[in-house]
Amino acid sequence: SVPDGPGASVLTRTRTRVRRPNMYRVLLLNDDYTPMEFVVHILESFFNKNKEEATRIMLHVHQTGVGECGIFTYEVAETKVTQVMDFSRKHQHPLQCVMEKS
Ligand code: TYC
Repeated sequence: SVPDGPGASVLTRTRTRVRRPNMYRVLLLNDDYTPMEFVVHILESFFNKNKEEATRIMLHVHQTGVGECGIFTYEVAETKVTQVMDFSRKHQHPLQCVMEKS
């Protein structure tokens, strides 16, 4: 039997609340110097785009000034921006990658 009355243990169930995380767009910005093939390589290696999709995004950035690489939670977006900026810097390209709340 289950203990009852004074001294009985009390079990409570706390409802598990589910919350949507804030999401962040990661964007590439155009510049006059970064080679097109380098930008395509960035999109393939850091954003898992195939060559066709990477080329489409790169050309969109080239023609309009800005384009979306993906939408991520804060920490993932921050990591992508850092990876792209470090890699571009290492190869001495001025490519800029930024994030904005979605
Ligand atoms: N505008 C660059 C060129 O003509 C190509 C480029 C595309 C650079 C996208 C940056 O995010 C970028 N070589």
